[in-house]
Order: sequence, then structure tokens, then C-alpha cells
Amino acid sequence: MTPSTLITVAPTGAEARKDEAPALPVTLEELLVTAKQCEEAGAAVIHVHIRDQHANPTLDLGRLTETVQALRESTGLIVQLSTGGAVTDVFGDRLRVLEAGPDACSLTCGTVNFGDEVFANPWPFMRDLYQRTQQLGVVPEFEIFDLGHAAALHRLLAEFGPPAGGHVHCDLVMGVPGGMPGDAATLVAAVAALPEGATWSATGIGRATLPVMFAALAAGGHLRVGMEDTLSFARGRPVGANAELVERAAALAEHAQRPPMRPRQAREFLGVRDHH
Ligand code: KMH
Ligand code: ZN
Repeated sequence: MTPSTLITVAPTGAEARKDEAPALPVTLEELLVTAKQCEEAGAAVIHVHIRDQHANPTLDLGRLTETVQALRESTGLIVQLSTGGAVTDVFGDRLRVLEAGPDACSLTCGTVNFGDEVFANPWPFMRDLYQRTQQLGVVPEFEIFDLGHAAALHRLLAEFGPPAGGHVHCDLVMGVPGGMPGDAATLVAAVAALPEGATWSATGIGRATLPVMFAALAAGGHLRVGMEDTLSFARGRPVGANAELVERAAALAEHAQRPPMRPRQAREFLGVRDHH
């Protein structure tokens, strides 16, 4: 079991609305404040979605590039850009995210129902995205929303070989309406389906956040938290800042005697190059 816990913060996402969740970081300034607070609280990776001047999700390449550079200048966090974007984003724009020069990116291993929408990740897109990460040396994190996605990950590795950095790290995204449920039994089944030697984090959407966090710590996994996934800290109590969620994850990791991994250690763990 890894002696420390990798904590990823996903502070914004593409779905939550600023007018409904005022603590959501949507400007670069807000994102930088959030990133610094979350690093201080124990995060080592930031999973980034950005917004435009109207707080709507965007994959604008100039804005993404500026965001990557600013996060690198102000924090030691590993900068992982989302290639999932919003359900309305087209494949070409999602592939182009890599041109912003992130350390890492998300790579979702299959299509999934996503509430009333569909989050589309057909095989040809997964394949093209994976090969582009290999060409550019961007370390992918394999997002698993359902058990079949683990099978697609096996296929990807079998056909195209290991990822940039040489290490396979996955994130189990649990409790999306349409994906696998966020409970301990499903987490154990999903972990058993991952490739040999892979490490993994888990995140529970909405009220699955705590059961998934406890199950992940018990099973030797790592954690992702943030307002992309959870807008309530407790019943009737909205999240006041992303750092609250990171602080809670860090405290639970400490209780499990697997304290938060610092960014430098996380780079080694994930095979991410150091830009600092
Ligand atoms: N916003 C979701 C449709 C990712 O970042 O790679 C997809 C998502 C996954 O958030
Ligand atoms: Zn995301």
C-alpha cells in the first residue's frame, strides 16, 4: 500500500453554475487563489476546467495556455487539464487542449450517460487522444466512469503501449447518474478490473463523496475532491471553498496514517516531468 495519499482537487468542472455556487472559481484570479489554498491544504494535482468571461465552460486554447502558465508560476501543483470539457464540446477542441502544454490530462475510457446527456468518448477519439499524449509527453489520467471503461483501458495499453511517464494511474469517477454507483462494493470491483500495477484515485459525485473517500482510503487508493464533483459539504451546508474539501480529505488521509503526498513526490509517483 502506498504510504502516502495523492490528493487531486477538481475545483470548477463544466457543469456547476456560478450564480448557484458563488464559491466556484471561474476567473483566472479565483482559480489561482483556490489553487494556492488547496496546495497549502494538501493537494498535489489540480484538474482544471476553465470558464469564459460569462462563466460558461470554454476550451479556448489561449485561455488554457495562460492558465497552465499562471498555475505553474504560482504553485507547485501538477497541472492536469480536462480533455472531457463539457458534454457539448467537439472532439477536435478536446484534442487541441493538449497544445496548451499541461503536465497531465484526463482521458476518459468510454462513453457514459451523464444525467440527461451523453458524455461521448468513442474508441477512435480515445485512441487519437492517447497517441497524442504519447507524442507530446503529457501524462494521462485514465478516467473510469463504469466497469466497461476498465476493459477499454486494457485495450488501449495492449494496442499502443505504456503512457508518457511509464506509469498507469486511473481515477474512478463514481456516482454519476448513468455511470457506476458510488459505494464500497462497486469500488472494490472496479479496482479489481484495473490493469496490473496501475494505481488509482477515486471520487464520489454529490452525496457519494464520503462513502467513496472512506472506501478508497480503506482499499489503499488515492483521492480526488472538489466543487466539480460536490457542491455540498454536508446536508444543507454548501461548500464555502474548495480548500475545505481538500482539508477534510487530508485529515482523513492523516487518520488513515497515509498523509498527503507533496507535489514533488507526486511527480515522481505519476511520472510527471518537473517544470520548476
Ligand atoms: N464535464 C464532464 C462532461 C474530464 O474532465 O475529463 C466530463 C469531465 C471529465 O469532467
Ligand atoms: Zn473534469
